[in-house]
Amino acid sequence: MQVEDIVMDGHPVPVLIQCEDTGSFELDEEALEEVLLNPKIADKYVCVLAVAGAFRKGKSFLLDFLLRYMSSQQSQEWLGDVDQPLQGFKWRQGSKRETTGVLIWSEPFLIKKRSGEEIAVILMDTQGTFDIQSSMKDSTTVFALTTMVSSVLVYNLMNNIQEDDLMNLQLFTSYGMLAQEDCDSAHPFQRLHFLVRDWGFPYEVPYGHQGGQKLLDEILLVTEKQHPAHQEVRRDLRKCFRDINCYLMPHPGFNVIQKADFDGRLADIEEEFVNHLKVLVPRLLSPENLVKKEIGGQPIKARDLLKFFTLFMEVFKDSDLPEPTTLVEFAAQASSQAALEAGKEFYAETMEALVGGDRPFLKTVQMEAEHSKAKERAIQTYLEKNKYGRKNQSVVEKYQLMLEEEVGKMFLKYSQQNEAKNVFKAARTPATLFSVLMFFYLLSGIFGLFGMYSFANMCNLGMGVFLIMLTVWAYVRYSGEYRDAGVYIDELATFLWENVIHPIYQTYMEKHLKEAAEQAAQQAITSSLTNGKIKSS
Ligand SMILES: Nc1nc2c(ncn2[C@@H]2O[C@H](COP(=O)(O)OP(=O)(O)OP(=O)(O)O)[C@@H](O)[C@H]2O)c(=O)[nH]1
Ligand SMILES: [Mg+2]
Repeated sequence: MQVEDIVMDGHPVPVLIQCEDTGSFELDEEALEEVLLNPKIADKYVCVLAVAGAFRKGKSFLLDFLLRYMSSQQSQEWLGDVDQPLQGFKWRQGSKRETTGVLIWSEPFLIKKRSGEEIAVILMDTQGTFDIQSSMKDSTTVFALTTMVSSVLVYNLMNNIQEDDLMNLQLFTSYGMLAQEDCDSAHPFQRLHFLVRDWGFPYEVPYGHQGGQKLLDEILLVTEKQHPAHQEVRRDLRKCFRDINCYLMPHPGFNVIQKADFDGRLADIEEEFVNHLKVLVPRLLSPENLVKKEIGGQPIKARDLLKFFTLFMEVFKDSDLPEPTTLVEFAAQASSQAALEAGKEFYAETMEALVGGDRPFLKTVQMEAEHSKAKERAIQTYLEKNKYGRKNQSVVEKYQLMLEEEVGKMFLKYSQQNEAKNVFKAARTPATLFSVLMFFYLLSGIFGLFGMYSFANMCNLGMGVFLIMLTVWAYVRYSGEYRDAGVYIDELATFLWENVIHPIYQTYMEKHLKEAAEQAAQQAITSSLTNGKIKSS
């Protein structure tokens, strides 16, 4: 059977860019917005899979196979034709670094979990650590950002897992560790996946996932004999990540590293490597292994991830590495932001069920009562979900105020939506115009009866004006044209209603209701008196 080339949509989008003059990293918020606010995914939970590690170790190369798998819609034949060059995130031969900053793929992939829920998968390529051009701060910024925003962190290593690899990881994840201090139970990060390329000792531990797990268990084992610092690294990593996996990959063959015109085609790669790709790639991306990005124990949506990126970069924008206190505050801010979104969502869901969409009109007083209840519970939700924030009261309070403000704005929107459903309010303008028109008509008749024709004519003129207004209003409502004229007429009608018709109507009604009540009371007294007489006689 002829296997076809896999066609890929999209391109890599640089989101973290290093400024050539100052050397500092800048976030390209617009580019990030374009991907994360894409209506297809903005309100979906996200899984961010990032590959990070030392430079020139085949990170982008691997990511392109992940891309190919996603683009083929996880088909059995996802590897495509053996002569198809490998494309996607830019990778290349040679000793000089290729990837700089952080890039994400422009087309997010939507994957359906077994539960039916759809998750947006974002693939992320990163600048390698410790290349000769980068400072320690550069490597820390890129790696820390990657750790913070990803839910599956693939830590790409060569030959083996060494102590310094663990130490570096500990340094880069120290932000998460600091945040962890304020948290009761949850791990700050979700999944860490050690990926050992060119595993050197298959005769001791076999390639693949099981071999990887065996190696990992040995390496992460804490023993009394270890130096205290080494014990701590291991404990920290276990505390930091909810789950840790490992995969041992074979060497891809000498064509891959020595052939000058190697373009990534499968035909040039060792069969054993390709066979392991067939296991590793679907394993990393199978629906049950897609881990949602969480902040403070709360899964977050694509649009929240955008805010998280911005918040993080704010901490790093100074020339020195941030102080630990700043980091604790950052964690509190990030957690408060996620909890704020949860509170907003709770409020929106409650109000939507009450007055949203085609729900009927709700009495204004009742709506206000429901709003107060929903607002209180939204704040409760916010406080409950704000696990990391708890020790930083000022941040918690600041974000609570922001939530209250947002809720206030949403209430205004729901109120307008609800008022628009009030048929009586909608009928107010024609009713007012018609009443005034009838008033002029009656007045003109009376003046005509007494021969006061000039007054009668003036009333007829008024009647004509209001008749035209009524016709124009009806036309505007029907056609949707000249809406400004419609607004003026509505305003005039509201003015007449509030200042003339409603007061008259109220006095008249109140007077009559009072009279009717007095009459009823009188009748009741008389009848009880008569009944009393009958009884006593
Ligand atoms: N030894 C070895 N080389 C590999 C492997 N996979 C890819 N390569 C080669 O490694 C070289 C660099 O690949 P890239 O994907 O550009 O590496 P990178 O880690 O993204 O590099 P930077 O972006 O510079 O950090 C290429 O020549 C690849 O062919 C592997 O598993 N083992
Ligand atoms: Mg690269």
